[in-house]
This record gives sequence, structure tokens and C-alpha cells, in this order.
Amino acid sequence: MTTIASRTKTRTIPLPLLPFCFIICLILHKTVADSQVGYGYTITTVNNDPTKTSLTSNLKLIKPSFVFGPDIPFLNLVASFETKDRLRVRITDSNNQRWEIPQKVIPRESSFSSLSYPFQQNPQNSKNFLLTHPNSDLIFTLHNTTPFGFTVSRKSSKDILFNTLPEDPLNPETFLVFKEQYLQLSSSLPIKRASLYGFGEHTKNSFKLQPNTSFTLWNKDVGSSNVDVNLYGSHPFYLDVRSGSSDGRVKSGTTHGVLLLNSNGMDVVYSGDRVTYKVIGGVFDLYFFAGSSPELVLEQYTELIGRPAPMPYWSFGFHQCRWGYKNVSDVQGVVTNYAKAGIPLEVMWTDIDYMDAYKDFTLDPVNFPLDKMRNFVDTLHQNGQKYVLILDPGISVNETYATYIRGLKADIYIKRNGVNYLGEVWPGKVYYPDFLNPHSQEFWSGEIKLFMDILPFDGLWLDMNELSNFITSPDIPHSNLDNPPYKINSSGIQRPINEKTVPATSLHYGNITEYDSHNLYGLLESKATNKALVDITGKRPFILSRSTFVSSGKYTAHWTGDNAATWNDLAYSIPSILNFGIFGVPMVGADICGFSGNTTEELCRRWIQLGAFYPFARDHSDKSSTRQELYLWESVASSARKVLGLRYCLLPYFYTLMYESNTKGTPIARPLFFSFPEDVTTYEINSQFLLGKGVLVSPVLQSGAVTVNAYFPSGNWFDLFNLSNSVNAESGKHVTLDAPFDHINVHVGEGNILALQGEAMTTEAARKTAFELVVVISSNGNSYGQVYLDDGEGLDIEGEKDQWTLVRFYGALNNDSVSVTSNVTNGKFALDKKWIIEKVTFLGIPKHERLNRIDMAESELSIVNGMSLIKKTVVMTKFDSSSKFVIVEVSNLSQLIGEEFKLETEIK
Ligand code: MIG
Repeated sequence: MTTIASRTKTRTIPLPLLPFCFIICLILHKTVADSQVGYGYTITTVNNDPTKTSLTSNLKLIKPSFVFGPDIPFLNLVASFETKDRLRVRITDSNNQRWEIPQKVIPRESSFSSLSYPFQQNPQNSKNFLLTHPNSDLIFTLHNTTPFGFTVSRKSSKDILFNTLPEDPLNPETFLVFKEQYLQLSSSLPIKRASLYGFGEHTKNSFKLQPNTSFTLWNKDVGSSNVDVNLYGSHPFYLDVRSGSSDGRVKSGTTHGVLLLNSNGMDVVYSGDRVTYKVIGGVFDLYFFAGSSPELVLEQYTELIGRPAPMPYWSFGFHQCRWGYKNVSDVQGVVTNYAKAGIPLEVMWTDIDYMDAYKDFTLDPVNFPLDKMRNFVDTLHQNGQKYVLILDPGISVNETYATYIRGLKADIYIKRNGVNYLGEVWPGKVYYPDFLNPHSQEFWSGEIKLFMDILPFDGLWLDMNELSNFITSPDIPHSNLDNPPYKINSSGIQRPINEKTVPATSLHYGNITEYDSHNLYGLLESKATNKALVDITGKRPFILSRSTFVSSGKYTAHWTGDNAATWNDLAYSIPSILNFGIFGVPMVGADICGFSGNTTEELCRRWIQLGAFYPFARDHSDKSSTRQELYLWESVASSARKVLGLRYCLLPYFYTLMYESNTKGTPIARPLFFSFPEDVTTYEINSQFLLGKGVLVSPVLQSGAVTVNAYFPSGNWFDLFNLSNSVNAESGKHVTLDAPFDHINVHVGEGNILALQGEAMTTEAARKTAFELVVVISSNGNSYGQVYLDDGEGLDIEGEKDQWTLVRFYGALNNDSVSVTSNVTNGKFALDKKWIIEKVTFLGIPKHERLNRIDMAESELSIVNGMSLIKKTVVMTKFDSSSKFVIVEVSNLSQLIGEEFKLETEIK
């Protein structure tokens, strides 16, 4: 131990002196009342045991403050490398255990725990203590200043990523504060070079965080049409994308991530040159993810919190829902009308209308009787369609309701004051299952199984799990939990934390307070529901949850909640969806055509054009708004056929992106900077996004517009609706594109290979069609793509070798030929399915001297390996509409996708 200062002991004050102390305190309080919230800590000891992988330090309070309660006098700080790309910094109370998210709730392992790496003490400057790792680009530095601070920086560029040094003594926000119910930590940022993304869940008109905004994290049932206020979920995570430094050491696009793993309510204040956490409980448990690309940060983040759940193939089809469907024939009619209109409908949903008096696991005997519902669901299944229904967590308090009784017997409800806490939601009085109670799993699984046995639904929709409560129960008088000293800025106006939820003084199993675990409810319910469905069906579950927390993506999809049918809400959906991608919840969508308020024909048309490219595509509306099924307007219907047609062709691509998110954590819908991190223009984009690496979606977001000003990062881009239209963007540029009323611009970038299938009315039918490869030759001549194939519902994405196939495609442009080669992992699955590639289209072949005159007859095709499978193959060569590129189409192929091949065709 290096002792810096002797540690003072806390003394207990003799009882008779207490009133005196109280007065002193009052006086002190008065004199410092308008002074700062804290004065920071100094280092007392640093552990330099060279066999440790970590650096441990004891901290001592400099001087007490009385704002938001007394300070915790002694803290313990541990910095450790958990992997070479993940640095953890944890600051806790030295003397008392505090609330931390249990490992059971979010399992997190540290892979380095058994290895040992010494930390070094900087010999030149004894004021600093360094923790480094030979394979890591991150450096942790503890600064022995007064007050102390720490920094996280990059070894390679010396860029400081996170800096808690209190630079400005006049700015109290810069001090570390650690009290029973108020924790504060602030990092300064290079204002011109740091672009931040994350901190949710909020509706924002800008994806990039704007300076002088704050983000409150406290799960709340508030419509997502409200901007900049805390919504249904909490994700204390951000990405920091750096622009290049003037000294050239930092390359633009160098990205790291920061997670504050803490479930308590908090405000995160972002001033542009600082990010400040103001948290009302728990500890500081910070994780730094080294990146250095955005994709790598997501890979590293989801390695800690859990990779996104695999999603069933069918869940990428189109979904229709509405609150207010009257009865079975109403719902049946919707399904019929979709079929009549020739618009693919994969999944029909029912909202709370199906329930008997809004009781979970029951059916309205009059409007949704069991026999009719069974028929309805059976017919859906016969037609290759699916059925999803809603569940709310509140269990109706009703002695004749078997679910309620079983819950009582299992004693799994949330409690307050020693009795089950009585809330109120749609069914009236309710008790809420306590998903922290280990017995709740059996209860919940049992109820789901009983219901599924009578009605074979395909997925579950978890609403109201913030927890939502129609009443606000009175606070317990003088309770610091119900009424904490620091008021987080809930709803943007410091609404009480107990407003319309289960009060903070309620208790979960193991005496865990609602105060501490409130933000975890949706995660816990999703997790229990996922386990129930896995155990019951043995298949990949589909769950859609409104409330989420860190790691929810491992169990559930998410929709952005109650948006409104406005043009603004249409635009907000892009930042919202991109945010959930970086939160590790890539299966996400907004209610297409808008939830509340009446949509219009034009808005709904534009919305399906965009929504067709959401990872999760569902039309849903409020019971008090007009109907908005896509077939209701002819112009919406025809646009829907067109855009959903392309979506269904892209299903293998969406699905492969799901596979990538499940194995690597990369989002399905991504900001442009994921693929073009060096292009700083992409950092500001809110109105476009990428699917995977190379499909760019550029929607119309304004009423009346028939053009769109879209940004194209450097390279050549090809219109996926018409492959012979191209956009040439040598070094990135804005282009005004035509966007007539029925059209959305969707382009594929050079260097990508897409494996497409055909259009169909269901994903099952689409899955049976032949494949087409679109090979977009890049400027450097190469291109790449992959496709993941399986039965679409197995539990394990990389399970038994005969259950799945992965095919990688490599495209190349040589002097006088283009080629595509495949590399197959586990071909058997795809071979058994007899999937074939029928067509290969090469795009982006630069026209040059030799290619000025294309003589089709002279083109020669050769297929190595797959030779015997050629039917009457046709090779067509033409110029694209810009006459800048040559397109080569090879059709009438019959190449098994599960078999490796090289296809090469001359271009003369
Ligand atoms: O109090 O179930 O966000 O999608 O239609 C409203 C009725 C409850 C809120 C959900 C919405 C759903 C509605 N629910």
C-alpha cells in the first residue's frame, strides 16, 4: 500500500449531544445552503500490488456539504481491465454495501479475471497512477490532485476519452459527489471533436446529442410523441465518435462507448463540453469500450450486456395491429382485406380488446370467444401467418380469477407496507407480479402455458411494464425513497418519481426497493417471458416489450411506443430506431402511420414507405383514431405493395443482419457513420439510415415533398428499385432525388453483395423462391456479402452444423471479367433445402475505353464447381442509365446456394 494520507476515522456522536449537533448542522446548513453540492475527494491509498489486474484506491471526502444529504466519507475505487477492450471503473462506499444490479438480472463476466497484468506508477510524476494493459489501447490514470480525478485515454493517440479532473473550481458540476441519494460524476469533452449518441429512451429530433440538453432516465408511461422527456426505457450508454485532431493523431470516426451500469433514476446533463451524471442511488459502475470503430464498440458492449436475441424469420414480415378491433370477425376482415389488396400480411395482432374485462390470459366471451379465436388462429397458421397478443403485467384483483389466485398462493406480488401493493390499470385494481421473486417464473410460465394450450399464439407483446399505474399512491410521510432530496427531471418538470407508477417504497423479493429496481421491471418481465416461451415451445420466442433496460435486447424486440400520426413523429422515428440499435435492441420499429391522432393518406403512404425498412414493421393505431390499415387508400395500398415487395426481397438480408446482431451485436438499422466513420458529414444525419453496411434508406419526411435531399457517402450507389439508376458520389455529396408520391429512395452502395429472394405474400412463401445475387463492384474492384440460412425458428443460431448454413460471397473485377465466388460454411442445410441462385447481377462495372461497345455475343460465362447446374444461362450486358457503368446480368442459373462456386463472365 502506498499511503498518501492517514485515514481519519468516523466517530459516533454520543446521544445527548445530538440536539446540539442538529443545531450546528442547521447553522452550517444555512451558511452553506447556497454553496455547492460537494467538494470532492482525495486519494488516501493506492494499491500497487503488481500481481493484481486492477488498481484499487481509497478516497476520502475533502469537506462535507449538506445539499441533498450528507456525503459518504470514504470511497473505494477499483479500475480493472475486464477484456483488452473493456475497462471498468467502479466507485463504491468503503464501509457500506449499496444497491447494485444483481448478477442474476444482468449476468456479466470478466474474461480477464484470472490473468494478471501489473499497473505502472508513472516514475516521472508521482501524482499519477497508471493502469495499462499490453494489448489494450485504453489507459486508466488516477490523478493524485485535490480533489482527485481520473482519466481514460488512448495509448495510440493520447486522446483523452473521459476526464473527471475538476478543472473548474467554480463549476460545482465538475466534482465527484457521493451521497446516500445523490451521486455526481462529470467528464469533460473536447467540444469540437466529440459527437455523442445514446442516453435513452427519449424522442429527439436529432440523433446526435445536442449541447445543453439533459436526459432523464426513469421509466415512465409517457407517449413517445413527447420530445426530450424520459419515456419507457432507460439506457445509460453513449457512443462518442471523435473527429480528427488537428495534430493528426486521432483519425475521424475513432469511437468509444461508455456505460454507467446503474438502474437508479438519473439526469444526464450534456453541455457539449461535459457530460455529467446525477444519479439518485446505487454506485458508479462505469464501463469503457475501446472500439475503435462504432461496430467494434457495439460488439464490445453487447459482449458485456448480452447479444441481441435471435428473432424468428417470420417476425421480419409485415405486422398489423390496432387498439379497438371490435371482435373476431373485425380482425378476420382485416386479414381478408390484406389478402384481397395483395399486400403481404405476416402477423395479425390483438390488443387488450380480446381480453375478458382486461384480465390477462382470458378471452372476452362475447366478442372474442374461444372457439372463434381458435378458428381464426388456425386459419392464420394454415395460411402461413402468425398471431401475437398483448399482455399487461397488472393482475386483476378478483377472487374469481384463477390467475390472480395462483399468484396469491405463490406469493409473488410486489409489496408495500407488508401487504401486496394495490395499483390500478385497465382491469381496475391490480397486483403486479414481482419478477425479482424467483417463484414468479413458475407462476408466469404456468399462466402462459395454460393460455397457449387453449390458444396457440406465436408471440407476446408486453405493454405497460414501466411499471404503469393509473393512480399515484400517497407517499409514505418523510420517506426519502418516495420523495428523494434530489428531484430528477421526470417529464421535464421534476414530476415526482412515484407519479403513475408503483411507489418507490414498494418492496420486491429480498427487500429490494422499487426505488432501486424500478427501471428493471420491463427487462425482468421480458426475461421471464422469454424463458417461459423457450421452455414451452422449444423455439425462438418473439417478444415485443415497451419498457427496456440495458440488456433487454437479449430477450425482446421493442417498439417506440405511443407516437402520433404527425410528420414530426415520422421523422423522429429514425433517431429512435438508431438509438435502440446502439442500445443493443436492434429489432425495433415505430407504429407505422402513427398511433395517436388521425393519420392522412399522404402521411400513411410516406410512413409505410419508411416503415417497410424498419427492422420491425408494424402498423398500429389508437382506438380513438381513425383506422389506418394499408388497404384503406388505393395510393397507400399500391405504395405498400411496392415497398413491402422490396422488403420481402430483402428478407434474407434483414435476416442475415439479425444473425450479425446476434453474433456480433451490430445493429440492423445503423447510422451512416457505422459504415463511413471517417466522413464527418454523416455524424449529423437524422433523416437517413443504413440497413447493414450498404443499403441506404432516404425517405420523404415532409408533407407535399416529391424530392428528397439525400446525403451519399463516398462511392457509387445503385437504386434498389431500378438497378440501372445510379448515384455517383466520389467524396460524399448531397443529391436531390426524385421521390414521387409512391416512391422511397433505397440504394445499395458499392462493395456490397446482396442475396435477395422473391416477393411473396408470406415470409414462408418468400423463403421458397430462388435467390438473386446483386454484386456491386467497388472502385477497388472487390465486393463482399454474406447470407445466413436456417429454418427461421431454432433456438440456437449457431447450433448443430446441419441446422444452418452461412455463405460468403466475394466479387471481383479483373481486366476483362467480373466474378463472384462463394465460400460455404455448413452447406448441408442449404443443400437439403435445394435453394438455388437463379440470377446474378453485377453492378458498378466502370465503363472505359474497351467497354465502350459491348458485344453481348462475345460475352463468355464460366462457372467453376457449379458447372453441371447451368440451365440455359443467359448473359446480358448493358449500360446503366447514367451510361457510366456496365451492368452484367446472368440469368437462368440453377446454382445451388449451398455449394461453393465461382462464376466468372468476360466483359469485352
Ligand atoms: O393505456 O393496450 O403503448 O400500443 O395500444 C394504453 C392499449 C395501453 C399502450 C400501448 C399501445 C396500446 C395501448 N396501451
